[in-house]
Amino acid sequence: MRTFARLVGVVAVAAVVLAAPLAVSAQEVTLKIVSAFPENSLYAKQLASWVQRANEAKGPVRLNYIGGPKAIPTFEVGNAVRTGVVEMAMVTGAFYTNVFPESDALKLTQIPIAEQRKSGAYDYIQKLWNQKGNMYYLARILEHQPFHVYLNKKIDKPDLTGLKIRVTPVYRAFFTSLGATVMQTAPGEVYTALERGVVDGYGWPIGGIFDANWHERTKFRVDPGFYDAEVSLLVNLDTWKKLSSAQRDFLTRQGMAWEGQTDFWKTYAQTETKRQAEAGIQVIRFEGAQAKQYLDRAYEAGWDGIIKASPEHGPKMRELFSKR
Ligand code: 173
Repeated sequence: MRTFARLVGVVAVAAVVLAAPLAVSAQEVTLKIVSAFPENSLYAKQLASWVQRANEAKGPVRLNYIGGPKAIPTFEVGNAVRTGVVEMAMVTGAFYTNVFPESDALKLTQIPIAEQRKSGAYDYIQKLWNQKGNMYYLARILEHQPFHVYLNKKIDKPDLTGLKIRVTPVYRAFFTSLGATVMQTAPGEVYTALERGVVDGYGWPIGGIFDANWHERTKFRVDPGFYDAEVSLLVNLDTWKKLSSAQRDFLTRQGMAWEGQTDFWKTYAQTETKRQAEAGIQVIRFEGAQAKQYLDRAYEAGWDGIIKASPEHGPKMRELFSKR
């Protein structure tokens, strides 16, 4: 009996000793994260700082920032998150319509993310991203950034006939409805397309055209801006489910800390508008009824595109994302 008790004791001690390193590694996990935007973009620079801050907090999750599209090409990032090639990404919906087409609808939100979280919109997004993308939607880190069309040829009415414009899925339906010929490129290829004269212009938010010197190749910006640019943090859903509640809480807190700073982009829109003027970029401004028509058409074309691709979820998203 005594010998048996001792044996049990030895086994128990051995089990504790052997299990100890495993227990430690389960408490701390390292997740790889990539940016779908080039490393010289402000978005990616902010990601690098966010990763650094999160790691300095010494929580139960460590983040390993792998880099930008050189690691995973822009339009492959969604699939990389879906399959778990990387555990996390900073990406926009337009870059992973190849995973599920509803991803591109986030550009059409007319209510801020803080309100989406209360209104049921976020819950709808979360469920859809889980089901269709095998993704956990952690946080939206970009909003308050309308898109614009930037041009090298002058137009005097909302008509892009005869112009070749660089797009992503964000702009495709709208620009096509205005008569443009469109060509899709990742952000990393915009400068070369402009330099070679392959395109007469491009779509992009109000901020960021200086990050890769596109301003050198840009003569006009068309106002008003339309939609609201979205960039978000995604986590592979299998990874998310395997995390402990402490690890999830930590990631959630880090994500919310960044999401809580989206008012920054309002100021950034102002400084970038000024900077464009100083760089000599002229504004082609539609006003009054023409501006209203232009914006109505943007949303009509945008929602038409989404609803055609997803008759099931498009209409519901429209209801949840539109201003009441
Ligand atoms: O590449 C793009 O023009 C694009 O779709 C996008 C989306 C969000 C932010 C910036 C650009």
